[in-house]
Amino acid sequence: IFLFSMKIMVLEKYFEKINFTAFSIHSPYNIQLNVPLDNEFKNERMSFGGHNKPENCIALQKIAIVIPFRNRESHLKIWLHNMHPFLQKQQADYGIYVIEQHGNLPFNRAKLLNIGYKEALKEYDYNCFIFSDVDIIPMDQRNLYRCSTNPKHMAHALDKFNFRLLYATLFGGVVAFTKEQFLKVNGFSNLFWGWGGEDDDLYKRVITAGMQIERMNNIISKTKAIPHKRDPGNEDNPKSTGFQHVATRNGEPLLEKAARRMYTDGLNSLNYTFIRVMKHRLYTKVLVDIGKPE
Ligand code: BGN
Repeated sequence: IFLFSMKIMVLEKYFEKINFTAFSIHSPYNIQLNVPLDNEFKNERMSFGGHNKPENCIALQKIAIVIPFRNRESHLKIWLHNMHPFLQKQQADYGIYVIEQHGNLPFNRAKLLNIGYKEALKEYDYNCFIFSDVDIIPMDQRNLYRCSTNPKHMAHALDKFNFRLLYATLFGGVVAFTKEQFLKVNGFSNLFWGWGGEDDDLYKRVITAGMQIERMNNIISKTKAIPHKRDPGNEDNPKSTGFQHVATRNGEPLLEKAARRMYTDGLNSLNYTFIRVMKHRLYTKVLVDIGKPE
């Protein structure tokens, strides 16, 4: 038994070695947080607007990464600096869309993400959408930024929560939907202004549409959330009884009626004014006027 277990140990060591040397995709990922302001990731093949596709193959998925945005230039720099090499090592065919909310009204993350979906489709035949906050960066190169057979939650093992899932139905930070999956839930609700709840609403839509959510294991999914204070203009949603911060409309808590509202509030009721699109080297920024809370 002793000799046998010694053999197993030697074999394990051997496999560990192969894993970490032969396939660079298995190596743990070092996130750089100190990015000089003028440092831009250089890849001559990359096209303007933050698009890239693999050189020697045709990727199955065409991925639009959509980031809701306002006043977070320093985070965006870090995100881009780390994520372009990350996505390119994963042989992704992708484009980066930063959707910026014009003005000082409360932030509406979910509506910006719906807009990103529509604006990205005007440019390319995307079939996978990864909706990501600007301050969340995966720590393991094996965390494939791809869509799956069900909507995928990709920010469940955050360093700031000790890499643990906060609650079973958490669906915030980063989620991945195929085009079909996103259409099936009619996108996000447009009615959540200020911080919180819009991701819980999306979770309810997914379940109501008869889908499940998927999560990869906690090790592969380890993720860094860049620490920061809450932004001005992103205060909690109006408070109502029972919950700490749940958006209400005419006194009615939105989250409770998520399932009933989903087919009338979302992509099919989306209304905004396009201001301009700016093609930067590492991303496409779309500035929009999203109106005001009803
Ligand atoms: C929850 C928020 C989510 C947020 C997570 C993690 C709400 C609705 C009231 C229950 N939900 O409390 O939006 O992603 O915390 O921070 O605010």
